[in-house]
Amino acid sequence: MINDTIAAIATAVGEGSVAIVRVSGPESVAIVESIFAAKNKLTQVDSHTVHYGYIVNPNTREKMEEVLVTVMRAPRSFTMEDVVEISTHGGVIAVKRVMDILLQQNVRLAEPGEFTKRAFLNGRIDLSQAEAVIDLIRSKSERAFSSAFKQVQGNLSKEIEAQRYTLLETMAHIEVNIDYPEHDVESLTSAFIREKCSQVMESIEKLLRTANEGKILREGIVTAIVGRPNVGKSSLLNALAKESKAIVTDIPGTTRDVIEEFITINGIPLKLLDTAGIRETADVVEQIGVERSKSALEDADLVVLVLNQNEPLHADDLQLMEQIKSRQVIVVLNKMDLPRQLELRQIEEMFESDRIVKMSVKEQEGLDALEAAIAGIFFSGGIESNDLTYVSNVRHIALLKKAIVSLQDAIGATEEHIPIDLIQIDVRAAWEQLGEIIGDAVGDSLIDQIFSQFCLGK
Ligand SMILES: Nc1nc2c(ncn2[C@@H]2O[C@H](COP(=O)(O)OP(=O)(O)OP(=O)(O)O)[C@@H](O)[C@H]2O)c(=O)[nH]1
Ligand SMILES: [Mg+2]
Repeated sequence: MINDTIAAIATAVGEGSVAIVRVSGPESVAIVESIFAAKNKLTQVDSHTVHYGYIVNPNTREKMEEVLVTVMRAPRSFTMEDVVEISTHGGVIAVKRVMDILLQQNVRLAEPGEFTKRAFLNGRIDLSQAEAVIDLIRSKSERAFSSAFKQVQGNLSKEIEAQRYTLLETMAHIEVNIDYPEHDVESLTSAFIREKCSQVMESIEKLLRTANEGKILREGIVTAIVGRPNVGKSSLLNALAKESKAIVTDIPGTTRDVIEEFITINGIPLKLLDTAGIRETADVVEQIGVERSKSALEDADLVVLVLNQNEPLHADDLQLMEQIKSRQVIVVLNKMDLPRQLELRQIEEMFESDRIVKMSVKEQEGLDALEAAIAGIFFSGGIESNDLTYVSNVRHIALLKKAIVSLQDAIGATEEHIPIDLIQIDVRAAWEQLGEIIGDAVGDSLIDQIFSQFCLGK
């Protein structure tokens, strides 16, 4: 049972026109009433109404801040408790004044994510929906947002519930067979279990196929721009970012650090990394830069190798090409405005033609082709329809994989004529693993860990 009242600043800290302090819990209306001076008594107003007045010091009745107070009574609120939202002037001081007074009453400062946690514990949303709230807040592209938005609406939960229902049916069927063995022929039950488990497995596999795209939607495609010094890597980053973020000069070895920029291409989020040109160097600072380039290269989902086609292939180029050839690669042949000195044959042997893009970053030529090539790799059609349910959360992915193993075990067991009550154990395991996704029977420590990732006031 939750019986304390919590409060937190719900808006981002900084200058803005308004800021909101959110209060939730059984005493929230009465407590805010005790520090509020207005025409109406909050304890008597209708739910979902807004009231103008002042937050006052309850002892001296001194006016502290001019506010609008919104009352949302249980259960029609985000947390399903009585919620009061106090809109103050923006900036840091106004909200702090209101919070200070609140915390002198019988109110506790909320932990990060505690409002959402209450929404979960009170049954308004399930765990997968709650987790999607974080994704919603953190999303950096339209697509990531709409994917998270659908999950908050219960899209994934419904899919999981449906599969769990099928498993529950199967378990009931087996149970009857265990209790009244004379009513059934064992082979019939085995066939039934196999069919149902395969059906559920297929649906889970379909969900897992979206996992890669889901991860990309959430975190962005980590894209490392690599190549020898002076080929135009920083120029390319700037062109894609449409701002001059990285320093560009004609001096080889200009970039020393890894420079990050978040962009979207056709709604696909990309985390671009501009790196130091890779070469042997005696310069200590540049050496560190080259090391960083190499580790960025290791971690990237996509490698954009930039070559200067105004120069013949260099041994360093060949070495890089060899190193990345089994990865997702796009080769940019830059400086097309200058005469070609580069022999294409070796590159064409190593990389598919749709992975080779001719560009002149200086003349802003070929950017569209590069964007199309990137989009082509990660979204192999179909995504426009936007009706897929994406799984992007690592916890969910791990549980789905576990459930598949349990179902495989169950199916395998039916084929080996293992006693039916033992098969029941695997089916139940799959049912429980799916249940953990939506928060059925998960432990307190897991719940605490999940909600601690939230920001304060959410
Ligand atoms: N002609 C021509 N010059 C270009 C093009 N793209 C970049 N450059 C020039 O090439 C030089 C190097 O560009 P950068 O973007 O700094 O190259 P980089 O690969 O980041 O170099 P490092 O940071 O030293 O590794 C600059 O003088 C750019 O103006 C192009 O398409 N055509
Ligand atoms: Mg550079």
